[in-house]
Amino acid sequence: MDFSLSEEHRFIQESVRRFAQNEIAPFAQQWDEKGELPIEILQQMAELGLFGCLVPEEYGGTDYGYLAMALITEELSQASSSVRGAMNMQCNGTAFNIYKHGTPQQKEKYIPALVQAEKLGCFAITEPDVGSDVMAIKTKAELKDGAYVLNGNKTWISFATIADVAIVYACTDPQAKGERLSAFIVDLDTPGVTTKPIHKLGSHSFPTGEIIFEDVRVPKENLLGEAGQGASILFGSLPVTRIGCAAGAVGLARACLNEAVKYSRERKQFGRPIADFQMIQSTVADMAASIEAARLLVYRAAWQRDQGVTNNVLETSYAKMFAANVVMEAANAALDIHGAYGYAAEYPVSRYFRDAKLYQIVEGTINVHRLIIGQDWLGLRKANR
Ligand code: GRA
Repeated sequence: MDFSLSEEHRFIQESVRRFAQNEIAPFAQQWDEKGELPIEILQQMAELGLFGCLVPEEYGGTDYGYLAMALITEELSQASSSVRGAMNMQCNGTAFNIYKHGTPQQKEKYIPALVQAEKLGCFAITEPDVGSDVMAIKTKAELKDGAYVLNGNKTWISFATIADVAIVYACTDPQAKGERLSAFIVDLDTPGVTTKPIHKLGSHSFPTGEIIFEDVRVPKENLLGEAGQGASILFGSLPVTRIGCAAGAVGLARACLNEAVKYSRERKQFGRPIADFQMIQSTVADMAASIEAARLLVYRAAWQRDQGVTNNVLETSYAKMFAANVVMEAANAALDIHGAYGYAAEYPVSRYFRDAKLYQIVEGTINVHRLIIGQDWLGLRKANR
């Protein structure tokens, strides 16, 4: 067992920390207020090779691996939880999947463009009536005259309103069980595609929206993998975007802790800094220890994948569930420590608090992860298949 990061990992961590603290953190509050995600910041991330960390050089990637992806995401999220979402959109849920399942033509057409942020990506799973129960996806894809015709509505899709390309999961065989779904690479400028923004509690500089497909003709060549392989592609990639989310939760939790520490040292009550009071020390200790534990779970899940253990659904669920709860508790504690100032819009902790809730909802709610873990322990369904 070795808990130390390699020289390469430390280098990646330190460079992304510098970049995120200099180029993202100072502007995160203002981007949040305006609800904007400047394309320039995504281009800078692309130049640093961050979006290519799970694809090899031949497609413009850096192939840094999963632990590197987690380290990068954590650093980005400490600066802005919204901006870290781009890792899932450009890399983990799109380029990675196309690399894993795509034809040589699909790889050449889409991966370098996603990695370089020339095209913005997204993946579309959720629907108005389909959240946790993904196998019930209703969006239909019917093969007609050499093209798949897509009809249906996707909602809560990150990057929906700015993306050029989406991996869309749709039903190709309503009668089938495990083979009901297929995955498609859809250019979002295809006639029949419309998008609408959704206004949210937090993550304001991470656009989210609906995508509506009305008789959208997707060329047969844009089927990802085989027809009927959608569930296996989806469940094969969810662990990666989940590690991305869990790392994001750790980064945001760290931002909460840093602000709590800073404020506790500055704020004076009863004639001394509130850091002198044991209740503050106790809160900070709980935050620090639980963030450390969450980080170790995230690193372990990412490291396992780097070792070739890619069916680690159970360990990924431990990390995602735990980190999502830790960030919510950390945001709550940071707000408590700030008192009324924590409730003020101009203090970053109120943004952290709004952003933190996301992690208990996306990429499998905390209850989805509880059921994956609980059913595994109770012998009802094995998580690592
Ligand atoms: O065995 P079979 O033939 O019956 O079929 C199963 C198998 O083929 C089928 O899926 C396949 N499969 C797998 N293939 C490869 C299942 N697991 C794997 C695997 N690990 N690898 C169905 O499997 P099942 O077990 O019968 O599925 P289920 O019972 O329907 O699963 C329930 C469950 C709740 C676990 C699942 O539906 C689930 O995980 N739901 C959560 C949905 C979710 O995570 N949505 C995420 C939305 S995207 C998002 O949030 C974006 C956030 C962006 C950001 O902030 O970064």
